[in-house]
Amino acid sequence: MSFSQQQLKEQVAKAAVDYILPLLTPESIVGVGTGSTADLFIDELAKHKDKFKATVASSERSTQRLAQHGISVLNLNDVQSMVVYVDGADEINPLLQMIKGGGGALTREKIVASVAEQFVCIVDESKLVDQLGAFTLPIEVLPMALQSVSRKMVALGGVAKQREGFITDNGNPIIDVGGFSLADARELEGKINDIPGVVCCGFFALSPATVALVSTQEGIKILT
Ligand code: ABF
Repeated sequence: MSFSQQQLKEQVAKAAVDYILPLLTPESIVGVGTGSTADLFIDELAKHKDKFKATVASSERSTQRLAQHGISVLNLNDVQSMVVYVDGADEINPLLQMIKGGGGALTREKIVASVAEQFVCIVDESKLVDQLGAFTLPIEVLPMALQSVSRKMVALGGVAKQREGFITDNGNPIIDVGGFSLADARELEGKINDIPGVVCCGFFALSPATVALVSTQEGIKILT
């Protein structure tokens, strides 16, 4: 019998809580990601809500779920340090570089992750890739820059498409860009970051995860 993707996500969510528990003190702030795997992590974290002080969430969706569990959610501006950030990914490579943003929360995810001492990425094995790029790269842009950024992405060799009917928590549209396949996305991430009008791109390569917990049919694998 093999585990379903849902069961693999449940297992990695539980493994993430086991992984971070030794890091937590009653003063700790935990950064919380967004997505179906992060949702399951929130549900597991709720069983230990007496072991840390509060959380910072990377989306309205996660804020609501944390609040439903009675977990305190702070504004990032009121937080000076964060012991760990836990989040899923759309793709992760052996360098622990990721594509994120399929759920549209990439900008807040990158900001919250940047404050944390460690980024713990939690994925099922379908997200593990040799090269990033089969998943289209999400880019959040300011509305007035939709066309100008799209043209720049085409010039870089991509195929750009606005995500229909979608606006981020920050009030901006997203462009999904296909056509990139990269062993190491750092250079391209830097180039995209420099394009005027780009709020955030979904490559997390300049600052990859610290550790990845990967849920497989054979159990949880820890990649560092
Ligand atoms: C977030 O959730 C994202 O950046 C990524 O888009 C997504 C992964 O979703 P799921 O856990 O639902 O597969 O972390």
